[in-house]
Amino acid sequence: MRYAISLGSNDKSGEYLKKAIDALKKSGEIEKVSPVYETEPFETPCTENFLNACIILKTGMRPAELLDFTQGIERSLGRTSKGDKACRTIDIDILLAMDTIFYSRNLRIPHPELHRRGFFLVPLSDIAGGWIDPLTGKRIKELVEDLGNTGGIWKTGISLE
Ligand code: PH2
Ligand code: MG
Ligand code: MG
Repeated sequence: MRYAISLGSNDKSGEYLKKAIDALKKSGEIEKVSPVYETEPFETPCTENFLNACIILKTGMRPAELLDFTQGIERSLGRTSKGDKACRTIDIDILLAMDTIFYSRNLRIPHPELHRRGFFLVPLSDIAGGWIDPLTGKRIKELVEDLGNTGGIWKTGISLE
């Protein structure tokens, strides 16, 4: 299965994004890594800018297994108070699993906010602009065009590869 995954951090060095990618490599193959963007906080009480990036991961893990795995990585990288929207060292969110629609108590794929969040869609469009969101039937690059004002999103020079 191929997954599109978002990485977010309020640490501006990019070190936590790199550590998260190294840890995710243990679950399969990282096929693509987007540029890193600095983004303004969007619908969150955290007032610091974020770094955001996306990757494509190829793995045999099923959605629930992958969620367990990513939550373990978040804990090991010092993420506290899981599930709230405070500033954080690392947030790993599963955005898409090809054309699969998956609903459980603690995981929904596609991510329910995918179509609204520039900090998801702009980096994802760089590596998977042609992927189709199975809920709207639209390509990622079309969802980017449809975005309203989601705050500032700037490409940084940080490389994760
Ligand atoms: N994550 C959120 C809420 N708001 N804003 C930005 N810019 N980047 C994020 O990663 C982010 C956010 C919830 O996880
Ligand atoms: Mg999140
Ligand atoms: Mg999260």
